[in-house]
Amino acid sequence: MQNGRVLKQQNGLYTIEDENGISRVGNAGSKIRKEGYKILAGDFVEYILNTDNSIFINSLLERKNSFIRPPVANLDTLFIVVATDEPAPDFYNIDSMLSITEANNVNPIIVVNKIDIKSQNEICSIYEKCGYKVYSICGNKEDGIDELKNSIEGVCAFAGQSGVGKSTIMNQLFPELLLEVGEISQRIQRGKNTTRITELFKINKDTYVADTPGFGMIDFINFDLLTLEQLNEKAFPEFTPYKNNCKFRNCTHLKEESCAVISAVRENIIPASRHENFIRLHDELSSKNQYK
Ligand SMILES: Nc1nc2c(ncn2[C@@H]2O[C@H](COP(=O)(O)OP(=O)(O)OP(=O)(O)O)[C@@H](O)[C@H]2O)c(=O)[nH]1
Ligand SMILES: [Zn+2]
Repeated sequence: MQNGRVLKQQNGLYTIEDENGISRVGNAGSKIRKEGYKILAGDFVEYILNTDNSIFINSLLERKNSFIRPPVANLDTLFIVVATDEPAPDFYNIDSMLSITEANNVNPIIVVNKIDIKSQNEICSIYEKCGYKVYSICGNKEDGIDELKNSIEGVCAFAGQSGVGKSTIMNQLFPELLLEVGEISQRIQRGKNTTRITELFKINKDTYVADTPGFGMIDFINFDLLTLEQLNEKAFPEFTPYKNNCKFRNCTHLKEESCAVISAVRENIIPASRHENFIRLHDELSSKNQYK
């Protein structure tokens, strides 16, 4: 029995890379299908190598996380792309994505794009204050691209609103993917119902990029990518140093007068938009729990 990483799944056939970097195609046993697990790009599997060099997947190994859009497992880094303008940043969307990464053990990196049309200072200051890594770039020039490229590690994906420049940046970072990225943009334009296959492209040893940008956040709440408990305990890490100083041990940090988190917001140590979006996510997740 051998272990390998799934790079692609298409029509029930899986492309698996072994520990020496050799890729082979094969299928999965009925046991896995009966268990109802969908094997995703990024999954680690245990398989048998047949004499004809094809493979037969026996079991799916434990994953650290899995996502729906794009369908990938064991994601290490999510690049959250934000434009300074065109489209204007949607801070609720950014904070939702950041919360999901925190809840699912993914390292988030914020990429502020289109710095040629508007200053990046407001966005950078909000997220640097919270301790996040932020890169400012101009996607259609080479400025800042090298520094961003050096931060890429493990299994990565790109996310962000439509039009922020995800495909443009991926083309700059991985010119060798140009063709594939181009094809995907066309597939996106053809409509939402077209089946998209997510494939992990190998950039170098241990570094892969999911070729489908998007990481749609629209219905993340329906998929349990973030629970109320995770929101309170793992998301918004910049609240953590203040939480112990709240007057009440069971402080919700939503509106209590004696809340140390809220004091830090008033003193402009914690950005106000972050606290507003914490409340909004809290409300959304609480109302979801009521109907469960
Ligand atoms: N001014 C300016 N325009 C940019 C920059 N980066 C990308 N664009 C333009 O923004 C538009 C959208 O870029 P895309 O790369 O298609 O954006 P996307 O995020 O992949 O969009 P979707 O495929 O809809 O999700 C294109 O017209 C790009 O040329 C930039 O740094 N500055
Ligand atoms: Zn509090």
